[in-house]
Amino acid sequence: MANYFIGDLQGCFKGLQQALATVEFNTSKDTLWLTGDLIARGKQSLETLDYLFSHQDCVKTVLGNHDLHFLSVANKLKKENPKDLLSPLLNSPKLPKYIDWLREQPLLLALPDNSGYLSHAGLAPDWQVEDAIYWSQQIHDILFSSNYVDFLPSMYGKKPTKWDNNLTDTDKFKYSINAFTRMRFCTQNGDLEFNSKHSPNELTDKNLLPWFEYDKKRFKQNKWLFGHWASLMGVTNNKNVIALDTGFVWGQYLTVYNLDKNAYIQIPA
Ligand SMILES: [Mn+2]
Repeated sequence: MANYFIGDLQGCFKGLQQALATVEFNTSKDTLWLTGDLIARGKQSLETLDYLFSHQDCVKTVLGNHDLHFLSVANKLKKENPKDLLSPLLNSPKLPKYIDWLREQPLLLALPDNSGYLSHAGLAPDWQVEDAIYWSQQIHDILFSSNYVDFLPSMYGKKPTKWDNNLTDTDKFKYSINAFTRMRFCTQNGDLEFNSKHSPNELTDKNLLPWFEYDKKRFKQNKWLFGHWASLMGVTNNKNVIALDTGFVWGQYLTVYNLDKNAYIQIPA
């Protein structure tokens, strides 16, 4: 009955297989939790979804920016980026069922022991956990609806960068998706910033801080597990803020976190 959390797979099916073999994952007893960005950039996005779809009873995942963008590409709203290596998946007869499975997945999951939450990027600067729960549900309802394709174009763009209860619904959705799936740094004032991808150690702009350094008391009672930010290499300097994307697709390693034992396992690429 173990719960294993794995960072961004990005189509690295061999890495996933290696990780599951290493922990002797039991599909009838254990649960695999994923930080999103299941596909794109790695060579085996189709094989990854084949596995996750056929084992969906023991798989829980949030959506990442690559997964959401894939919905746009699959619906021909955006052009395929050759770097994403998604052609086998896009040309597969299984595409419609994988689109539907992906859009059923949430942006936020509560941890099984109620110790906190999991999202792809993080918790928006001026939000409390309750706000994240509310907006993840709103977006989930839209993605799950039959006219979800109409919504997809509105999720692109960096603005608004700051939450405000007076924003239009469209802007609230865009901000929410950016916070859940794309955010890394924000300003001291709580504006989302999307230009920097490096680690906080390499930061030259003293006005920026990682989202999890903003209003840190939010993570005193709640753990936050996330992916998306490979250059952190798992370092947040906060035991309750757990970064699981350790750049497997870029030749680093896959991190497997055993929640029940609070133990980490590294699978080198
Ligand atoms: Mn990502």
